[in-house]
Amino acid sequence: MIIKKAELEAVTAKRHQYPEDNLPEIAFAGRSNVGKSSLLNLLTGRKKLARVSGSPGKTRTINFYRVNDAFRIVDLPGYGYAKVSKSISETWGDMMETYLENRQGLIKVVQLVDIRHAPSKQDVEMYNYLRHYGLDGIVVATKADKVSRNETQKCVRQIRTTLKLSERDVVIPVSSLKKTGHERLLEEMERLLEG
Ligand SMILES: Nc1nc2c(ncn2[C@@H]2O[C@H](COP(=O)(O)OP(=O)(O)O)[C@@H](O)[C@H]2O)c(=O)[nH]1
Ligand SMILES: [Mg+2]
Repeated sequence: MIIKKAELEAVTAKRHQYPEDNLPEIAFAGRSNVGKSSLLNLLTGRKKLARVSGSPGKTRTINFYRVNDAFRIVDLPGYGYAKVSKSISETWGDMMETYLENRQGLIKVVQLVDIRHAPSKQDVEMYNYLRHYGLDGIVVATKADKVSRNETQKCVRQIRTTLKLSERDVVIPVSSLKKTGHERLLEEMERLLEG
């Protein structure tokens, strides 16, 4: 799949402000700082489409990117940033639930985890949540440049075990820094969109 056009269509925490047509959507979830914005920029070939931040935890909205006028990539708010207050994390939960439960066009949520570490408790919770909604099955292991080729397989196995993935679930190591792995992810996305 070639992404020719990508534009930010909506930034919102409120359901009534979601884009209204029923374009298919593929959403991306992961803890703050996992590399979600960097990945979206790599996928779309637009360096500054999504804001990359050195300080985690800023995004408190759902960001809708319209791609090729054919589907959307949806940037879900990051979780797991230690400094958020209880009330903010409740808002996060409400936002996620509202989106995941009601969104007609949503076909899949790609779960991002940092390749270097075993998925955290919150990563596991998030993935189980996706499983509950039947939106699981694709995991991206980010920052693949941080581990050697040798270690990559070991890390992927650890991710598979910790998230209790099945054989047909895919784990795709990606480096936004080195620009590797994204083509395989785009292929998976294309497959999903073709249904
Ligand atoms: N080494 C490396 N660093 C990355 C990669 N992707 C993101 N980062 C860094 O991780 C930090 C968080 O990235 P960002 O894309 O804003 O993460 P987000 O909070 O999940 O959207 C930034 O400092 C990025 O430069 C990657 O593939 N490799
Ligand atoms: Mg981000």
